[in-house]
Amino acid sequence: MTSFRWWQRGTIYQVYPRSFMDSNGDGVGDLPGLIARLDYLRWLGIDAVWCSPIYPSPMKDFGYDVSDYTDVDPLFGTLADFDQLVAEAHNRALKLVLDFVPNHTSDEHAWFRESRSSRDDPKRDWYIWRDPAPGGGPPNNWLSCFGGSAWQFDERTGQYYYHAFLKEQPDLNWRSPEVVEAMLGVLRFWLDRGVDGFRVDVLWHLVKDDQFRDNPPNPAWREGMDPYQRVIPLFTTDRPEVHGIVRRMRALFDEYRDRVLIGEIYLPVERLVQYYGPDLRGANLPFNFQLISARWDASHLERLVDEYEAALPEGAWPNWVLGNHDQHRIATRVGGAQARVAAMLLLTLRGTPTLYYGDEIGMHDVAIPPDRVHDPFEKNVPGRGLGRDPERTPMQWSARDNAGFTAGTPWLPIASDFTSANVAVERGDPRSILTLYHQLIAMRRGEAALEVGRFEPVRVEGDVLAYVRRSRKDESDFLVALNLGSRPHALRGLGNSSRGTIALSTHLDRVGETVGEELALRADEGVIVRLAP
Ligand code: ISL
Repeated sequence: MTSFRWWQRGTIYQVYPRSFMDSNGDGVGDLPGLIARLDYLRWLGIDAVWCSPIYPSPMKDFGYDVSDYTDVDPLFGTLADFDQLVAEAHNRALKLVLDFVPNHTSDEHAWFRESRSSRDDPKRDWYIWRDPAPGGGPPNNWLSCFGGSAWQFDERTGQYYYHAFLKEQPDLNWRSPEVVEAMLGVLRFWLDRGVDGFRVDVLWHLVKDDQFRDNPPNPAWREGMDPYQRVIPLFTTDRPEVHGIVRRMRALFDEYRDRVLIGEIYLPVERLVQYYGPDLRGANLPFNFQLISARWDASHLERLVDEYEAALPEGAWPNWVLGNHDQHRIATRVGGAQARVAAMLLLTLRGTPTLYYGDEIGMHDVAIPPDRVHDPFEKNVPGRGLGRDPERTPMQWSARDNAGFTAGTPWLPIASDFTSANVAVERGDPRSILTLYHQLIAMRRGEAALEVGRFEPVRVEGDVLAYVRRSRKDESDFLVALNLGSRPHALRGLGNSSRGTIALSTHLDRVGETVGEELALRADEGVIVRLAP
């Protein structure tokens, strides 16, 4: 048991710092605010906080456009606040994971200012510059994830630079050894300050084709779809050379004790698992986003779990993510009743769970009036539901003004149901989704089978997904049965795989109820059964 690392046993909680807690009334969350809420996170029972970017930034992409990698944006606080955050987190046995944004800088970063100053500048090749196509226009058909061409013409030097995201986010050239060294230096800076690991932004984007070949058209693309998907990003993402870079990052992490390297990677499972690296010398946790795109259907989920388990290389540790700051919230995707079932799924699957702030209180997407849209994705490609503001609204702490998030005007609107859906109210409610999360996390921590045990699919019966988590030793084993449908269903004939007592229900009742050969599930109910020895 002791051979498992904290990032294998523990639960990761993502904080989007702009929206977590504002301490100074400017309407934007900050580091002192986060520090003030660490006791809540400790109570919740999570093990690690992953904090989205806090670095100086013009905030064109809300911190994912970094203009200085080794400082804190004044909006969020100071380096001294950051050091205090590390200390206060560690005092509470919480790990702190930062966001590393290596694919691109802000166009206001000193490196890019230099690079764009002249074709002969020593930092010219720190970014990706190309001549116009022979007849004029962009060098090839590469597209930006946020709409339009990925190439931006720069008048001064008569060349285009590549940006996978906004034109204010020029891509670094990771084929330059100097870039690699500079960026590893950035990681060292924070690791030396006590950071317990990094979530690496768009890890699969880092290297682009050295021949700049056109991406092939996507035959599945239809009018009205995300314009980025018009072509298949064959030559712009997931290039074989990226793995050498992941390996370099990991080697650096391994110079320190017990740090975690998490990769943000949106790829089909067989490509995703390559990021564990040969001999597992790559990312510790290539984020597994399958639950985010999944159809909420028992047989579909069963297949997806099976495929993932089967694809994992020997010794690779699995992980599951239910939501993040780029995706519609789980409660909006599957509805409030199923959000509880989703919580039970996330916290009972084999592998490290990552949860997104506010999902534990059942936060849903908030409709953003046109005049309050902030997200550049929504501004560039409006009206298609691609904007990310709805899932980034302020955390709901209490029924007080602005949900206790700020004494000023919040940067995004607050959900209208905040007077009932908030931490203060739900902590006192024995049937709330927050209570469910609290109990799920506590139960997982206390039970070897749930934390690190084997996963055995049982079978799908109608809308019910069921599996057993088995410990290696003589600790308890558990049956997890999740009714993904809105009709009651009785599972029968599981034999010894259902005999036991109910340890937890998503409805937060029935605890201690005896289960024999039949397990009756109500609509939208998930249960965990402690199996009889
Ligand atoms: O936009 C997408 C595809 O069209 C997404 O899959 C995108 O690649 C993914 O959301 C990447 O997200 C990360 O990098 C972005 C930033 O805006 C996001 O917030 C961040 O999570 C650029 O840094």
